[in-house]
Amino acid sequence: MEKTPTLVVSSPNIKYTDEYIYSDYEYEETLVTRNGEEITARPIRKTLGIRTDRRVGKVGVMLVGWGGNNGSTFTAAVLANRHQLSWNTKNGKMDSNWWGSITQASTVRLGIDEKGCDVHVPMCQLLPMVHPDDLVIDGWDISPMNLAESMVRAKVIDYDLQQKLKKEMASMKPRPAIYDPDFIAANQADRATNLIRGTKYEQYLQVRADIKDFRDKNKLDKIIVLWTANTERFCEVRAGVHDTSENIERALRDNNSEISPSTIFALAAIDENCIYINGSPQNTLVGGVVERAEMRGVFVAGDDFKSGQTKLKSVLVDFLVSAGLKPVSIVSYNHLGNNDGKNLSAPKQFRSKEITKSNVVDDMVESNQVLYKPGEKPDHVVVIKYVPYVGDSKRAMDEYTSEILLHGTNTIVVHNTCEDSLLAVPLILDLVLLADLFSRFAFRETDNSYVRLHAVLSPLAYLLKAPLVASGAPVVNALFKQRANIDNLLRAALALPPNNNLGLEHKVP
Ligand code: NAI
Ligand code: DG6
Repeated sequence: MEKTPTLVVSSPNIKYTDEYIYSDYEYEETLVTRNGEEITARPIRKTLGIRTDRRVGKVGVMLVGWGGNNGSTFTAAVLANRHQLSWNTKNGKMDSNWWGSITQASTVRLGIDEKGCDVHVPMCQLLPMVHPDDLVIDGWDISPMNLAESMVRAKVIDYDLQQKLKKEMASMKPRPAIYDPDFIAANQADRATNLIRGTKYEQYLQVRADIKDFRDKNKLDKIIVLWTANTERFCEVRAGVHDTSENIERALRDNNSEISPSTIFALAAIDENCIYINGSPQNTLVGGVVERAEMRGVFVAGDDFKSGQTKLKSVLVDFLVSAGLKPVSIVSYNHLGNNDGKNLSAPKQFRSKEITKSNVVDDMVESNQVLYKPGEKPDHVVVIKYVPYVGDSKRAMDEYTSEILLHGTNTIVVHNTCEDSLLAVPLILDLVLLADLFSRFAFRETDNSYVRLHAVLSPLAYLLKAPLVASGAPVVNALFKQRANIDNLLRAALALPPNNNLGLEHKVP
């Protein structure tokens, strides 16, 4: 892919130096107060300085679960794009692309031209971002297969492209990983032969050593560790174990059975100053892990990639509720036949996924007190079945029933073929690139010193089913609100106002 030039903003509110972009930004909100029946809305405004570090540096990604369908497909996609590969299929010659990635394949409305027409630019052109071709990839897996073998096992990449990638991917071998049969399904045991042995603390030390090794060998400036390994059962969050950084450290050293492999990876990553992203549903990022991240000045994000069925749900329910229609029943069935589906066929692992898939409409429902009484929610059921034959080609069938005018009903039925890894991999790329960019942002009010974003990177919510937010902050699931949040954050860093969609140029004579 051609490397895109970075955009330049011309404004008295922006200053470019070799190292930073400084933006003077007017943040505007509306403060609402209630006094009995009376509601008062008051515009408020805050002047902020936003600083973006322009030094992208050399960035590495370490995938936990590198040899899985997502891990091998991500690696194949990076290499295919880097080498600009083309391959033959029964439908003709295909070229590499990054479709499905908002940073690479979507645009942001920048403004209007002299004729008042909208001008859009690729998101990756707004601010300095890592180019996907420049990512260095490494990772861990409990399965010993090299990445070429994993790609074949996954059955995701077209055969001809596999042939072109095989040689390079055969040289990539996942590092041994942490296996605890208490956390993933028993049906995964036969692939678990590439293991870090020892106590939980020894495993943590080994993961840290792996990260150091990767950093040193590749002379990396930054490493992002991302969990795309099997879904674990939730750990039982216990006071005195998971609640503080100090307690979790003690529990780790005591080999406490409720410290999950993913939590060990997260702690090791944070202690190595690496951003940690959880692409699966389990509760890796317990209070003590978040506290550790805050103390170390490191970022974390999660949980669970939002790729197909849930992405559509977070659009559809937002549309229904904002149209004044009342969803009363949402039934989401899906079946898939990849190893993720096999793992999720076990009750405890299914339960983790059921939780992240079920809480995704709450904010939309709560936003409309005309339709819903306090605490009222639609019936919402999630079913997942393992059907090996369909492989990675997940089928999702949803029924949305809404009450409409004078208590009539409207039922929408959707059949969605969610090509699991081909939808998830662009999200992995965006999570890495945007997490890196957000880690280079800093904010200040008046002359105070700059502070970075909160350790929990909630602006990544667009990409995640159950967005983790700072304690006490509201969770936003509605997809276009999440997208507007990213766009407007990038615009703010460029001293540009949020897109307001007023278009008054065309409406006022
Ligand atoms: P997969 O089963 O093909 O890959 C997971 C890999 O993790 C396997 O190679 C397995 O050997 C490895 N693994 C298991 N435990 C490990 C550990 N403790 N350390 C290191 N490696 C370990 O699954 P897939 O399809 O790649 O999905 C990965 C994860 O992403 C799953 O948890 C899935 O629920 C989640 N996810 C996937 C989405 C998608 O659309 N593909 C969307 C949302 C989440
Ligand atoms: C079955 O639901 C398997 C899951 O891992 C999903 O494929 C994954 O979570 C994506 O879910 P969604 O709802 O975003 O399509």
